Amino acid sequence: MPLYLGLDASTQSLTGIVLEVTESRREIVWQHSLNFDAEFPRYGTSNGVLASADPLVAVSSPVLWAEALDRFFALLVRESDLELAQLRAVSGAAQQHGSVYLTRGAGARLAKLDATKPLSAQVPALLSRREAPIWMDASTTAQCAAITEAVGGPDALQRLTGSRAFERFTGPQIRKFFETDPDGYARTARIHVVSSFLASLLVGQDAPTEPGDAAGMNLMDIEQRQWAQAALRATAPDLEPRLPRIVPPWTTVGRLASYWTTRYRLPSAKVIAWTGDNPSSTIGVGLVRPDRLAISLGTSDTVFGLMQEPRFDPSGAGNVFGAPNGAWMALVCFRNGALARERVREVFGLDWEGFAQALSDSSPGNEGRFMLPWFEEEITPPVRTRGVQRFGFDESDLGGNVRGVIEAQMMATAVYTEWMRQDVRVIHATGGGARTLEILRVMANVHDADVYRLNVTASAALGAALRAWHGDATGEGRELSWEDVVRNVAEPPASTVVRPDPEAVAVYAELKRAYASAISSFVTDAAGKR
Ligand code: XUL
Repeated sequence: MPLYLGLDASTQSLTGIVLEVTESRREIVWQHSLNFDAEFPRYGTSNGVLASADPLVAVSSPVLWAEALDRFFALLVRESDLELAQLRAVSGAAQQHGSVYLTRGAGARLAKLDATKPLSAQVPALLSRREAPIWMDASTTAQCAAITEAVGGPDALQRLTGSRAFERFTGPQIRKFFETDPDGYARTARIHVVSSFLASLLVGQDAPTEPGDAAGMNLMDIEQRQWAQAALRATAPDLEPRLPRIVPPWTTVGRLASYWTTRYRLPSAKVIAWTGDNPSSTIGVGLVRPDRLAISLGTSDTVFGLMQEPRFDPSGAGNVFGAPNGAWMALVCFRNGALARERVREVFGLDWEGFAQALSDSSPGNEGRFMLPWFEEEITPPVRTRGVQRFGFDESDLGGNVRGVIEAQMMATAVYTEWMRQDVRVIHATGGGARTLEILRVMANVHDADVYRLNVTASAALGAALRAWHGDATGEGRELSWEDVVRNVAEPPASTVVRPDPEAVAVYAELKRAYASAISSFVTDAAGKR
């Protein structure tokens, strides 16, 4: 039976899922995850990040990622018991925005990877920069300002590339590299995002990128899905020849190179363009229609949705990326997610059951009281000074605080995603916070939508396996709709539905207005001022 492999190189680990597909069935037949810190201690990473003297700098090692890829395939062959001759296609996802710098001659070296030597011994010679800046890096504020100004202001940059300038985005990182190490930049022949770098290792040549991950660079014209000349000029000289091509997301970018077919006796399976972890997750959580949203309640809370046309967040905090289906997706990220929920839970000495009980003991709307839960500086809306604001109650009020934090978070996910939505009636909820039913009740009532809970844990890897299948079919001229791709494997079970209660919906319609007007005096403008 045909097998499809999906990989996800996230910040902390490499995860792979093998999917078996038949006419009537699609099933995850093998899954494995390699944690970078635990499995590759010689790199000295902490949560996947290398130590750095500057707290704003966050870098990782492309050699580590390559070694993880090697180890993953070794384990797959040794431990999976699968008939790997049936492996038809591989695709992948990776943490977004990170960049890998290849030196002149790296293309020729990639074509001649030696199957008798591990990748970790061969990748260092490909690099013009030993370390890769990743999305947690916040050291490029000056470059963001310079790029924004050169392109004509924050709105112009947002309309051109789908996002304002963000420190973690690749363009500002490239500009910083050019400014601080011009010789290194001159030696660089190719700048990959993490996803196209790993795809290049698989196909043994420079792989292209696609509009999902390219949009995380502040360099791509979001409407045309081509490099945006004004953004390239604002970033660094002679940049375009250093960037990979942008191809449609279902493109076959090559086949497993002889390194893989010789070293692991794998078939020369197709490699479908890799993308970013967020675009990949849209498929992995079954989000294939624009009238739905996915909300992930994790370390940070994220909301994403598909769009038929690119639309832009007036607050400037949201991002527009290309979507795996060839259209667009919106992503909004809230920094005060699990952390804020846990702070409140811990202050009152509650476990999650006690937290849920406190929620159900208090009433929707919190009797008109509400909280702005900025335990940390916030991304959405942009708030640069942390500080929790309570309206109508104090720190000692258990019900007020528990309900206050959840209602504030859910109102934020509604108010700050209004710009992206087309009358959303269904939400796919995922992440640790989605395990608490009472939280999903608040979500359903604030959004006036049916909420379904997903059981998927590795949604980016699952999305990659499904994209491998879709890319294989498309490449052979077989039509496969996205609804078909996710059916019975990435869809939330119908039994998990939480429906909105009309009375509570009316209460929140009122409270959302009070919340939005209270917030306006705390939000920072694009120049960082209140
Ligand atoms: C998205 C972002 C993160 C990374 C994490 O803009 O920065 O979600 O993709 O892997």
